Amino acid sequence: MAITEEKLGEVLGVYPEKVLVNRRRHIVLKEPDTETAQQIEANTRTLPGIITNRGCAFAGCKGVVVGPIKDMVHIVHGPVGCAFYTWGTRRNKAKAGDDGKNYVNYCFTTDMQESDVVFGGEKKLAKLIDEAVAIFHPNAISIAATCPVGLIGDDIGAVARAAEERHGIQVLAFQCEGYKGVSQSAGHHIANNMLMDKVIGNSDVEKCDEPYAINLLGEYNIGGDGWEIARILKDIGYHVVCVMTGDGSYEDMRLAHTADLNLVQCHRSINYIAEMLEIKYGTPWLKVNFIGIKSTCDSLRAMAAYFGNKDLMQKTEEIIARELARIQPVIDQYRKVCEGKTAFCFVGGSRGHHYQGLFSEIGIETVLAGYEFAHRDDYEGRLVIPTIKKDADSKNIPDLHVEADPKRFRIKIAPERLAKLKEKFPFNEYKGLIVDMKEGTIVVDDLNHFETEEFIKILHPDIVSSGIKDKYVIQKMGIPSKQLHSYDYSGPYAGFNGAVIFARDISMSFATPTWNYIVPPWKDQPLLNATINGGDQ
Ligand code: CFM
Repeated sequence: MAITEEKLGEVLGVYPEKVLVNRRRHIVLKEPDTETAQQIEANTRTLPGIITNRGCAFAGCKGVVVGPIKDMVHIVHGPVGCAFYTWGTRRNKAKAGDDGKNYVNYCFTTDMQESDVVFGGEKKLAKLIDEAVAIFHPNAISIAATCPVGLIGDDIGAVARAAEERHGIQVLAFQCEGYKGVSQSAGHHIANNMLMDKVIGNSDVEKCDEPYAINLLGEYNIGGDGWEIARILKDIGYHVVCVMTGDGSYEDMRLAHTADLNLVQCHRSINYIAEMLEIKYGTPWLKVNFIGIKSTCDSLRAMAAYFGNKDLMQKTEEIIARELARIQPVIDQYRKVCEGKTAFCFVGGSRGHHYQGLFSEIGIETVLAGYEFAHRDDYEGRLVIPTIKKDADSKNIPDLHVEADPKRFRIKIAPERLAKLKEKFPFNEYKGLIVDMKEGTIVVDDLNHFETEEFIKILHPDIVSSGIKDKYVIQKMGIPSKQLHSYDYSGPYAGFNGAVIFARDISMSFATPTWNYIVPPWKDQPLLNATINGGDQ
C-alpha cells in the first residue's frame, strides 16, 4: 500500500495546526519522475514536544568527525554524561599505526561538577591536558565544548593556546556546544572548519611520490567498513594518503593536500572540506558510495576513469570480476530469503540513501526513506545549494573562507577532461536521495517516533533500518529493526565482503523464530473503531 495525500492528512491530523503545517513541509510523496527533485524542508529546528531521533552539535563534532582520529587525545570538557554517551557507542574502529598511537578506546573528560560551573572549569581543563600529555604522548589534542562550557563562558581557546606553548603540540579547541545549530550537522561544520584551518596542509611535505594518491573523506570505519574499502583500493593499486576520519590519523591528515583526488563517501558530514580542498589545492572530489555492489563497482570505475590509465582500468575490471564471481552466488542464496520484502530506510544524513541500493540487491524495496539531519542538497541535489535560505540557526556556524594556495594550488586534471568526465560520473556533484526514490514512496525528514509508528501501521514494512532510539519500539511492534548507525555489533557492510555480511544479517532477522512469539498490533486489534448510530458499539 502506498501513502496517499488523504492518508497522510489523517496521520498528521492529530497535530495542532502549526505543527501540522510544519511537518507537512518535511514530507514528500514521490511523484512520477520529473526533471527536478521535489522540494522538502530540512535542517530546520525540530518543534518542541516532538520526539526526534536527532543528536546535538557536540555529538556531530566530537562524536562523529573528530573523535575517530586515533593518534589524538579527545577531551570532553563537560559533565561526565556527555563523555560517557559518546564513548565507544559509534563503533568507529581503529588500529594503531607505526607510531603505536591509538587512543580511540579511551574516554577523557574534565567531569565538570557544580563547583566548576560556579567557579569555572579552565584550570581543571589545563590540568587534564598536562596529565594526558605526560601519560599518553598524543600527536595532538582536541577539546570539545559541551553546553555548560558555553553557558559559563570558559575560554577554551586560551587554555588550548597556553597548552600548545607548554607542550609543543597542537591543541584544537572546538566551540561545539550541544545547543549550537539544530542537530549534529552543525557540529560537522564546526569540525570541518577547524580541521581545514589548522590540520590539513600543516606539513612541509609538498608532494606524494606514490601513484594514484587519494583521500577518502566521510568514511568513519563503522564496524570496519573502511578496512574493507581499503582492501579493495589496495588490491587495485591506489595509495590512500588519508582517511577522514575513520581509522584516520592526525599525521596523515596533515598530508591531505598532496592527494590527486578526494573521494566523498558521506556528503553530509564532510562536503565542506571537499569543497575547500578544491578551492585551496585544486583537487576535485568524486561522490562515491561503497555501500552496495553496484555502487561500489560504479565508484571504482569512476576513479579509474579519472586517472585514465589503461592498466589501472584493466586492474579495476579484474578485481570487480574476481569479487563478483566470489560473492554473487552467496548473495543469491540470501536473496531467496529476502525477495519481495519492503523496508524503511531512515538514518542520519547519508545512509538513508546509501543503503537503498544494497537493500534492492537482496530483493528488498525501500518504501520510506529519510534523514535525521541532512540538508536540502542531500535530498534534492547540490543544485539547490544557492537557493537555500539561511536562517538564524544556520548563520550561527560561520563559513570558513579559503583561497587558492599560491604555492600549492595545482590543476590535477585538464578542465576539458573533467567536464567530459562529469557527463558520466558525479565529480563535484551529488544528486541526492529523492531522484532515486520510486513513484509512490515517501520521503520523510526528521522522522519522529509518532510518525514512525503510524507509517509502520499503514505500510507494514518487513524491516526498518534506523537507530537505537527507536529500535525497540519497532521490534515490539513485531518488525525486525536493523541499526544502520552502529550495525548492531556486526559489520562491515561496505564493499563486496560487506554486502555478503549485510545479506546474511538481514536474512537472519527474517529467519529468527523470535517473531513467532510477537503479534503485531494490527493482527489482533481492530484498525477501526466505529459506532453504529442507535446501536451498540
Ligand atoms: Fe555521515 Fe555517518 Fe551518516 Fe553522519 Fe551519524 Fe554515522 Fe549516520 Mo549515525 S557521518 S551523516 S552524523 S554517514 S553517526 S557514520 S550512522 S547518523 S547516516
